[in-house]
Amino acid sequence: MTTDPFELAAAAAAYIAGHTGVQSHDVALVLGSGWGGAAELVGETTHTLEARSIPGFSAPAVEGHVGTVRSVLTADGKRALVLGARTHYYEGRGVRAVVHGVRTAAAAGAKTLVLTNGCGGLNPDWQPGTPVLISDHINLTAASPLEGATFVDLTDLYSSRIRALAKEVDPGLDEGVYAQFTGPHYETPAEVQYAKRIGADLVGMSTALEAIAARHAGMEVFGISLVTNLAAGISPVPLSHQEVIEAGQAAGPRISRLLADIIAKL
Ligand code: 8IG
Repeated sequence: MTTDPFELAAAAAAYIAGHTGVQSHDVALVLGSGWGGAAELVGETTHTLEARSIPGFSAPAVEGHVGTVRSVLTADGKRALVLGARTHYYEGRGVRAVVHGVRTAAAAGAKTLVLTNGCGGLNPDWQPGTPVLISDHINLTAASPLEGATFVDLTDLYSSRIRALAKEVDPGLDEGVYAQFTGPHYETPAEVQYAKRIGADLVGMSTALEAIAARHAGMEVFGISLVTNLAAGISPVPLSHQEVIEAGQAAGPRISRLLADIIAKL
């Protein structure tokens, strides 16, 4: 058993290739809160693997997340690796575990990574159920997936090329800066105001660490958030996990179509 994170990712990729027969995937998707059904329209699922059987993966900790890894064949013949299980930083398994899925996707050949999440919105115009393109991030975890003197440029981390493709699909899409907090608690209203003042539009508990690992692995990154709730204090009503799940379900068909159409353009 290896302890090197890249060897572990290579082992996971080999497991996936061995169990799907797909030697190389072109694109990978990470499905966050509210996006669970979004892979259905991307293409035909040819293989479904239990995430916990794949080296380095574990069972999902959050309701609404699916603990499977699927190989999907798109209409134009692309192979998509769909990661329904994400490890969150707040699970305490360390940053290596958080980015293992992303590194596995890279080892499986994926040149493009689509990161989706459910998050809180700071713009009151974004009602629950609004998809927003991630234009940049602020990493408030005080952690990095990179170890040692690994200097990686994060200019245009969230591909402006793919954001432009997304806007061709839906010209009404807004963009925003995503701030990753550690969670698992939601922010206080004061923390939301702090996030706003430092330039954030979206607050969540994932994505930034994964995007950094993806860029380090040489992937082109696309990020899209589903605003499932107004961030604390932006709306007068308190946040509930139930609200988050319901907003995801209501938005499901629209964001599924959106994601499938964007992937078709890649
Ligand atoms: I769904 O309001 C979801 N995830 N940090 N804040 C943070 N994460 C979230 C939120 C939110 N909603």
